[in-house]
Amino acid sequence: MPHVAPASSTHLQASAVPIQIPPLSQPSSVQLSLVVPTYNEASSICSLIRQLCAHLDMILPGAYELIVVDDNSPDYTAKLAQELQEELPQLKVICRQRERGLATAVLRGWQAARGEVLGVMDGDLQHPPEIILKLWPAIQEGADLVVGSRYVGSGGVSHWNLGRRLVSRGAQAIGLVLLPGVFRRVSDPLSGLFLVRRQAIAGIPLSPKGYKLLIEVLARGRVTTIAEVGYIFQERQNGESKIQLQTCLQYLHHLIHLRFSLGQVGAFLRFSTVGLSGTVVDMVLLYLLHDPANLGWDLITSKLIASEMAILNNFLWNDLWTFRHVTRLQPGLSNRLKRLAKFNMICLIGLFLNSSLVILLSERLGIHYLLANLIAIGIVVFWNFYLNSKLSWKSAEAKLDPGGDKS
Ligand SMILES: Nc1nc2c(ncn2[C@@H]2O[C@H](COP(=O)(O)OP(=O)(O)OP(=O)(O)O)[C@@H](O)[C@H]2O)c(=O)[nH]1
Ligand SMILES: [Mg+2]
Repeated sequence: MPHVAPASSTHLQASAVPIQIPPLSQPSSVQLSLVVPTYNEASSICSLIRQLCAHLDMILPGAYELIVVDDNSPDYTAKLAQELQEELPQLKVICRQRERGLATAVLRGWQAARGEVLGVMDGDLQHPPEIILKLWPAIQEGADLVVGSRYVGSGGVSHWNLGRRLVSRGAQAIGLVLLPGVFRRVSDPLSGLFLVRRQAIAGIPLSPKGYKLLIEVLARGRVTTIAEVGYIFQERQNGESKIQLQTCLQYLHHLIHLRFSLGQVGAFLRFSTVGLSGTVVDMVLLYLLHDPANLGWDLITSKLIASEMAILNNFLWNDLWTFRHVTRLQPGLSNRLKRLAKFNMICLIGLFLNSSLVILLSERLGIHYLLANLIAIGIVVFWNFYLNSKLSWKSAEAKLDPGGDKS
């Protein structure tokens, strides 16, 4: 058999990660672009493509594309898929020559996609092709992301032995410990079957390592509404699994990388910088209002006005900068006013806490009042940051169908 020629890939990025999915430059008639990553799936690829097209022709006639992304498989998977292209114009085949890896293959496919909704399904028929008939309606109902899950409703795994079940659950447990905010969002965060709206990930740098693209999408995407649909993960009928020890190590690497890049360290540093700017506002205003050389107002009135202006200053900067990753999910004036009310309340409690700590540390423990003030400020900054990130700038999440598909 002749060697498969690389599919046109001139507009794709080089192998450097992170990878970004572009927004659509012009309106497209393609609603769904479903990517099928393959490596040595010659025995199943044609059957899968035909089944998928038959189902999609029923629900999205003329409005979908299938994109097979193959990594130059020695069993000529890409060639077999390409042979179907004449008969199925909605089929694209991309053959990567120098890259390997499931998640990056999917991203390459999405980069070339024209659909408003992007999806992924395995090429070995372990994801039953007919499940697309249940995934698509969930998107139509408004979900940003719909996940095929082995752990909701009618979902399950077919004949996994105890070892495989333990490995899968163990991997999920490690994820829950390292990234609880990501792993708790869905019942099956390690699923390789999902659809996501392009707008939820367009322009966001994604750096998956290995297999698990969904956790990257959950962690970094603008995903607010999630639906889950149960499915049975089928036994592999042909071909071989590509999971190796290296895949497990890549998974751990991915989790640790996400843990650090999603950490609150950056937000805390921004919060502290904003806090410093607020101190300057407070001091300058107090001087202008209270000093006899200026307005000469009484101390309490001057201090109250100065503090409130500092709180407003801090709120605006935190809303526009420190927590911008949250505020962009909650636009509108009424949301902003709610955040302001919570922030104000937390800062006032912080002020009370600050004063109480200074009195406690200096008068009861005999610490110099300036040092006591410094310690109190340090403690209250953490307190303020923690409460504000949990209450004022809490990321809103709504599940479209928390129980999943019960059919
Ligand atoms: N393009 C590309 N596809 C890959 C690569 N590794 C795996 N795939 C495809 O990704 C899908 C899932 O890979 P599998 O090895 O079947 O992983 P799995 O289904 O979790 O594990 P098994 O149950 O053991 O099959 C299949 O369609 C593979 O052909 C890769 O390096 N490049
Ligand atoms: Mg498989």
